[in-house]
Amino acid sequence: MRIEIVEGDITSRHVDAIVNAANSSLLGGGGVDGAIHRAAGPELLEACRELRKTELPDGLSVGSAVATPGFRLPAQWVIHTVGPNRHAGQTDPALLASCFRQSLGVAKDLGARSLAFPAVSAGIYGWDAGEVASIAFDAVRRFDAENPDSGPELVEFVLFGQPTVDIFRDALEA
Ligand code: AR6
Repeated sequence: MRIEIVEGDITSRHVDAIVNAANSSLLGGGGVDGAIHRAAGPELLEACRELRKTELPDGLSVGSAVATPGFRLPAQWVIHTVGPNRHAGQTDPALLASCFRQSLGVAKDLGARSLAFPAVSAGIYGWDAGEVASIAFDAVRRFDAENPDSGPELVEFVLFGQPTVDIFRDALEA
């Protein structure tokens, strides 16, 4: 598995799947969630509403992941995950590790060979970007070790701004 760090807008990535830093309602929000819904078009909200009507009546729990089509995005799928919200007292790193692990598991089940993550929980949910980076790289490497012949061969981290890119690069080299 290759891990790459990219500066830019995750909605423009030509990968098999992109991960959305959603909230439990799955019905949209600000940050990367808002950008993904705008770029994917209204069909994405419809697909999320359908999930709420069927398999997820109580919403998606923190640390879990679920897929929808990508609709108007270059990516074929969106994998929605819900990071822990530090402002709501969700400070357990295992919850954030679970977001990365479960998203990789969903990608594997879809047969996605390339996957792009944003810095889940490092925005509105208030986590330190360096902590997110080290939890993310650890989770990705563990997943790769446990799934040597399957799962994505390319995992990108697509980040807004050079400061966050530098933080992720330092964590990757650590
Ligand atoms: N491409 C890549 N990264 C982005 C983009 C983009 N288009 N837009 C923002 N980021 P956030 P969270 C970065 O707040 O902390 C929503 O309302 C951003 O700079 O999007 O998990 C949801 O509905 C930051 O580094 O996600 C939830 O309610 C990172 O993505 C809540 O926010 C994550 O920031 C989730 O908060």
